[in-house]
Amino acid sequence: MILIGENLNIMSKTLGPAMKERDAKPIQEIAIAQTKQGMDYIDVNIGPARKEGDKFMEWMVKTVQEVTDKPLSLDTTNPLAMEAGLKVHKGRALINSISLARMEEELPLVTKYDCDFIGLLWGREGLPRDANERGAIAAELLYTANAKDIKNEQIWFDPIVTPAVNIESNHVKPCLEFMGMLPDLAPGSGSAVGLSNVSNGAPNNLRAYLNRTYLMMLMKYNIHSAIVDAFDQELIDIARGRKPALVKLVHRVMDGEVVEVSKLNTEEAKYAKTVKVLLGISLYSHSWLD
Ligand code: THG
Repeated sequence: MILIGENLNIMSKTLGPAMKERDAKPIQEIAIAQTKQGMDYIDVNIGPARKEGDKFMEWMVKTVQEVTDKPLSLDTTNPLAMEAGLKVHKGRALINSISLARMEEELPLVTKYDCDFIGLLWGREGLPRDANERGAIAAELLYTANAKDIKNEQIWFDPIVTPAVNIESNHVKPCLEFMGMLPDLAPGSGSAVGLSNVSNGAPNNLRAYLNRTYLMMLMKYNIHSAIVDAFDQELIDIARGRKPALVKLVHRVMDGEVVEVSKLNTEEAKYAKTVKVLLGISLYSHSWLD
């Protein structure tokens, strides 16, 4: 699995200000630390960057690539900032992301700079409601990209993970269902998720359980890449195949097997409970692990 470190983020309480003030040191420290954690890519999230986004992204790419050999995932909705980053990026960057609304403008960048891109399944009417709507958006992105000689392998489809604490509209299942449809829909293509989205709004000490459990659930569908917290060592161990028994347990619960909680250890029981919460079998509450 390809791991993309999420920690260089304009939303971060400490790094956001450093990014805005062009304070290189803390940014480079986080880039180095994420590299040491074994991240394959480092996400550089500058947000919409409406004001001088091009200069901002150019500075970020240069600043980060000064201290790491890892390729970067350029995370912005500003097409000018995207191209400015691609222009100075050494090696093969990842465009994060292209959606239907910006594809005519941004797909040419994929060809011009020979890179891969995350195809964000955001529809013309906003967030898709189910797996089929995701499929329809994916088909349109794929068709348009293929017509521009972009190969399936260059597209990493992102079903858009939303917070599990939002009981009104939980997209955990439709995202999984879409992942199951993807090999037929776009053979050879990749996939990507912003994993930490799933735990947004949950208490800090419990977020990792939601993130790790959802990753194991996505692994059932051979998830190709994930944007993750580079400092969650347990999560990295899971992604790197070092927790096969735990992953197997999660998949058994997903298959509806009756798992005797009394036969599980404390950690295993937590993950088994979290699967049920994510699937909506148990109702979410901030104390679901108790
Ligand atoms: N898909 C794609 N790109 C994405 C996302 C996605 N990029 C952004 C986001 N979603 C993935 N990255 C993050 C980064 C941080 C957090 C969540 C997702 C996060 N941070 C903590 C918080 O906000 O509470 C801590 C912030 C801090 O350091 O202060 O949750 O879905 N293609």
